Amino acid sequence: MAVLPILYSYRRCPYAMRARMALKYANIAVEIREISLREKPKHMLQLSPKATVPVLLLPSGQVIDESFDVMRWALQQSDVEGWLKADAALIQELIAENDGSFKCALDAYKYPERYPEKTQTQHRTNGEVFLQKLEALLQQNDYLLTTTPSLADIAIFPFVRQFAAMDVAWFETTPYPKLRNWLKNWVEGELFNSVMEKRPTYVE
Ligand SMILES: N[C@@H](CCC(=O)N[C@@H](CS)C(=O)NCC(=O)O)C(=O)O
Repeated sequence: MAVLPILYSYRRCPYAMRARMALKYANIAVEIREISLREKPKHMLQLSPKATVPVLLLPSGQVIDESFDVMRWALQQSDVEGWLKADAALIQELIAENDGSFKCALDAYKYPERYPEKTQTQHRTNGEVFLQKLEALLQQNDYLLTTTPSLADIAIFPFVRQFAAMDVAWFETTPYPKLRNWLKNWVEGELFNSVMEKRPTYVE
C-alpha cells in the first residue's frame, strides 16, 4: 500500500480548512489526523515545534507547516481549474492582508474581553475595512482577482465565514451583497463541505 502524506489538521481551523481544500482540489489523497489543540500529538510537535495546524508530512520526509505553503505545494501538483492563474503578487498581497490586519480584527471581534481598549463594535468596524475591499473587488469580477476562482478566494473565505458567523443577522444587513453571495457559494459548495466531515480525534 502506498504511503500517504499525513496532514495534522483541526476541523474548525480556517488555516487547516484552506489547506484541506487545496489538497482535495488537487486530488491528493492524505491521511488526515484530527488533533486536539489542547493536547497536540508529540509526532506533530517533533515535525513542527511552532505547534500550529496545518502540518503536512510528505512521504519524502519534507514538512510543510504553513497553510499557504501547503496550498501552493498542492497546486503545483495539480491545478486543473487554474487557481494559480491570477497575478501571484496580488494573491500574496490579499492573503497577507487577510492573515494580518483582518485576522487581528477578527480575533478582537471574537474575543473582545482580550482587547478591551475598544468596543466589540469598533473591532467589527476595523474588520469591515477588509470586507469593503473584498466587496469592491467582487463588484468587478465574480471572484476576488479574476473571472474564475483563484488561490485567494479559497485562502480568504474561511476567515470571512467566521467573521460573518459572529452575527448572522448583522451580516445580512451589511452593504456587501456581492461578498454575501460569494461567501454563500463557497460555504454551500461541494469542495468546502467535502473537507468538513467530522472525524474522531487522532490518538497516537
Ligand atoms: N500561519 C499559520 C497559522 C496557523 C494557525 O494559527 N493555526 C491555529 C489554529 S486555527 C493553531 O494551530 N493554533 C495553535 C493553538 O491554538 O494552540 C498557517 O497559516 O498555517
